[in-house]
Amino acid sequence: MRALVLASLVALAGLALALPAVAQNPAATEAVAKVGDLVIEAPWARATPGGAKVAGGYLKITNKGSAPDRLVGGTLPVAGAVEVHEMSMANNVMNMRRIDALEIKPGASVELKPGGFHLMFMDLKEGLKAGQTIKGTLVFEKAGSVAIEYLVAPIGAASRDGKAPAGKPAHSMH
Ligand SMILES: [Cu+2]
Repeated sequence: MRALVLASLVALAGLALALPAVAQNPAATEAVAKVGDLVIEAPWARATPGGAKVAGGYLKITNKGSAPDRLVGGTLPVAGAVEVHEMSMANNVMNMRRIDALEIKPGASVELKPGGFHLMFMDLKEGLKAGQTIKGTLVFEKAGSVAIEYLVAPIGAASRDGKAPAGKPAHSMH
């Protein structure tokens, strides 16, 4: 009986998420958005230290369609602009630059995460506080605009559930 109930719950909750992923990261179930053939999972942002004017946003995009699409930007009410950034290591120095678009190939997933591709919230009008949720949008070249909700993780968090990176200093901004 118990197994049957559990199976029903899994069937209800598990449209796209496999059970192991849910077990590892319960927060992931709270935020899945879809637009066209794209699935956006687990958007999160980092809380900002006092007075900071920029913050990083992270999420995973999967393209279930048969044609590529490109993330070109987004909106966030508390930010003057949302840019797509790429971070890379050159000569032991982390650099980041704005890119016009981030391609998501058909059948592929792209993860925006600390140390790699990310969204950059520019000209913040107010700070982001850990535990907050913030509504915004993403804009794709073909699929168009989609509403998403970011969970704000603590300052310097390395992931949506707020865990710090092992043995590495956190980059407070990105
Ligand atoms: Cu950046």
